[in-house]
Amino acid sequence: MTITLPGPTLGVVGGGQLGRMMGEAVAPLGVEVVVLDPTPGCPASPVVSDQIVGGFDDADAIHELASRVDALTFEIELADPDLMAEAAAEHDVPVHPDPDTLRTIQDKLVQKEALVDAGIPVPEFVAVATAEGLERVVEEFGGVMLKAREGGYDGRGNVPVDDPADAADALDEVGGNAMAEEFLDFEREIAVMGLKGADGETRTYPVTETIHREEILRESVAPARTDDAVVAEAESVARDVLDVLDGRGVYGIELFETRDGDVLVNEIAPRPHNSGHWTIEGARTSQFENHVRAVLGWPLGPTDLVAPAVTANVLGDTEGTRPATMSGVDDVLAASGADLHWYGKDDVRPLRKMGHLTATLEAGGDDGAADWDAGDRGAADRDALLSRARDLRDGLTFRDA
Ligand code: AIR
Repeated sequence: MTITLPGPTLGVVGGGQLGRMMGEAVAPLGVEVVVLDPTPGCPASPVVSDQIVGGFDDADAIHELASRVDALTFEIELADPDLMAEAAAEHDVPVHPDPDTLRTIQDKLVQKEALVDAGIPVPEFVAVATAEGLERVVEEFGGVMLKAREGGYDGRGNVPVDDPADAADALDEVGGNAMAEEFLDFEREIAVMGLKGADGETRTYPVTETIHREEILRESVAPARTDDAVVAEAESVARDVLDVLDGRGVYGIELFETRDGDVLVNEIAPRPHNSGHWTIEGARTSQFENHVRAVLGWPLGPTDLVAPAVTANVLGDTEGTRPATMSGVDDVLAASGADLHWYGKDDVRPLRKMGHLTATLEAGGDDGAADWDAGDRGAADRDALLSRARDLRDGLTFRDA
């Protein structure tokens, strides 16, 4: 392939923070981005060339997008795989990852079955469709995570159930068609951002530790504070997962590290993922740039660590929905080695992802970073980095001053 600049135009279904960060990442490469999103002035719109306003199931809008771009991708699982495949074929543009992969991943039960078929370790799970069925499963497993089979993200659609008496309410909450997973008493959650490029090339980013509360990611620590054997196992499982998936791009692979040091797959996202936001500052090439490079069939950028990094998510801390104004920004801007990312959402809602900040351990910083050696897996530096990221993040608020 001979690449010339200015580069191609990429169409992205979805224009939230992930589309925004894709646009930010690839402007220097001369790639233009057009997004399709139902919200006029969506988060990506100020940083990309254009937005088509339309729903993810709007066939005309998806055809218009495909007619205007050289390649198609998506940044949200609510994208419609059939429409994308059809529009891409009609306008003769590639679409990555493969819409079939999206279809498999969209249904969490089908996703888990595909992993089992490939011999990849996952927690025990069963399909549940009735309250009686769920009661039996809760009794048998002694507590489960109930998950909507489709449509849930950022904690929506996941309900822990440990009392059979709560089965009916829980099933109502996730909308009926669900799966239940054994409640794992894990040591920690970790994630690997994996990359599939042209000619079957695969790469992985350093294993990341992810810290969740109420099913929502709060912080990510890279590299993960775990031992080398677990890191090796996580990388090996991630490579097995990549083999099962079709199509180029970045995949977020969420994992559990059990108390015995085993690694099980929790969930896969066929797109850049919140647990890889640290790669913007902490890796040689960000997940967003590499996703676009992969989708375009361009050479992939190196995924090596530049510096240990901790990302802390800024979530909506208001009681209800209201226009978003965030305060406490001055302290974050004044801090060295901390980078703020604002997602550009007009409204704040409780626990909505509004932005993030990443604290990196940089050589010559005032936090002992001069001693960091990329080969050192010692956790103390990352403990300090995590506290620093949390402190800075906790100073940000959407509540009235
Ligand atoms: N997203 C997609 N899947 C999971 C997440 N977090 C990102 C995408 C999407 C945006 O969240 O960037 O467009 C939607 O965010 P919200 O807050 O409007 O629901």
